[in-house]
Amino acid sequence: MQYDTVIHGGTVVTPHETFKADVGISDGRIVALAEHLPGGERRIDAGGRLVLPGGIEAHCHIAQESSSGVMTADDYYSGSVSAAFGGNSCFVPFAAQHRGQSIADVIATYDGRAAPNSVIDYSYHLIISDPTPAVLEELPGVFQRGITSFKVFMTYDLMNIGDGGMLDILTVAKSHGALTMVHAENNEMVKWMNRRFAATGLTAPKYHALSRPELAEEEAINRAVSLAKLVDAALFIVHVSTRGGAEIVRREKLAGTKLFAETCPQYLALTRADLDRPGMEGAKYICSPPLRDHATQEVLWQHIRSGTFESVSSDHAPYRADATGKFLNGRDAPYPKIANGMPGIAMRLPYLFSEGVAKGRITLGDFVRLSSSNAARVFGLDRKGAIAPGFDADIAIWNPEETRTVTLDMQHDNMDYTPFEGMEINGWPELVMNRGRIVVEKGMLKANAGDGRFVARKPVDTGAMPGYRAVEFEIAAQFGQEVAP
Ligand code: DUC
Ligand code: ZN
Ligand code: ZN
Repeated sequence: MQYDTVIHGGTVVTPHETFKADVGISDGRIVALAEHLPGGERRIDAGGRLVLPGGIEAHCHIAQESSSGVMTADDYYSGSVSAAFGGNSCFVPFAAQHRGQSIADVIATYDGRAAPNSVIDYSYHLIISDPTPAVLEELPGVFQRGITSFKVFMTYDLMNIGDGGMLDILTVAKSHGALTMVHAENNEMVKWMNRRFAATGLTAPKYHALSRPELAEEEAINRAVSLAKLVDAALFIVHVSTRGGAEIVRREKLAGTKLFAETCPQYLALTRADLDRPGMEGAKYICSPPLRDHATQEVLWQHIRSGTFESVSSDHAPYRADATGKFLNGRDAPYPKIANGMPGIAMRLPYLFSEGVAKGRITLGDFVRLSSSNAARVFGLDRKGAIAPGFDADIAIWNPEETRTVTLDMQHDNMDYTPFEGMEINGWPELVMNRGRIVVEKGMLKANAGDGRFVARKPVDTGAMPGYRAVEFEIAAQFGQEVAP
């Protein structure tokens, strides 16, 4: 057989095995794995390197306006380039509906932003902030396009859809096999804390972390899970940042609830003390949920190791530390008026590799699961996330021996800071491939704007999760007669 490309001499890693093999690629697909593959129009030497499925970044904000009108600094070109330099072959940013917008308009807008610009394959999760009957009726068309996941918010006045809105969305999602993602923080607790701090003039960035208590996350995760269980719909808790939140996820998974979750590198690398840097430096570390403490970091690592989280995602939300981003409302803006979010799409995988694999906290198989294969399975990217015949040749070749000190210029994004500045990293992605095309090689970008393609996704795979049956829906069993609920 003739191959377009053969990657030879490397160590292939799957979630369950690590073995020496050559990888044969034709027409953008992996077509062979063998101890030795001859030929290939192009031969890539992976001696001493790890050959991994390309990362799939499942939580990032690209060319997205926040509800208060702040545009992210990264568009689909810079965002995808940064993702690729960080070891990703594919990403799934959000297409955000703001109130009053039709879903068709939202998707058309994001198609216009992504298609001409992305250097890697992409899809979207649809953010729904206005679940009117008309909007709910548009959702089946969205599934048909292969957009099979939504995100909803339980916080922020302009985004929070309320418990009833969430039940409506979960119900529609369930009937189409879609997955609902949720930002879980109790809005009223946060607003009450904000009022208390404002009344005494406590508006510096560090109060942001205190205004969003751990209990606000814990309560909202518990409520979100209860809402999803009532209608037995699949739920994905994004950016879990607390011990209490992770414990709820753990407990519910054990019980068989159709539940998935992620955490993010910033909750492992940084603490709320970073918001107390001099001047307004702390604004760079404002994100929601907020950074926590060292004890929580250790607990989150335990949950990563033991399978509570499907993935570690960046939650890349790039707002520059200038008047286009963090300081749109002035250099001395009170914390509630500073954009929430920090960049990290290029650092997610190097950080996870360095702190996880290189430090012995997780195995290489865990790394593959957390960086790629679980996201492919959960979000319905059925040809991605594996080094196996028939899958897209989305591959990252890692040098486990390479060490780097993090700088802003190695992010390749449009940002003016990186919260990971100065950290020592062990292990680096040297080559990133998407459908057989080299995107990044030896620090050079090899792809062009628009080379990435939209990927239509499949319904969520809840595998053998039994789910939950609310007895109240078993009307015949309760009253001996059939009544439509
Ligand atoms: N939630 C996110 O997921 N990202 C950025 C800001 C936010 O609130
Ligand atoms: Zn969020
Ligand atoms: Zn986010």
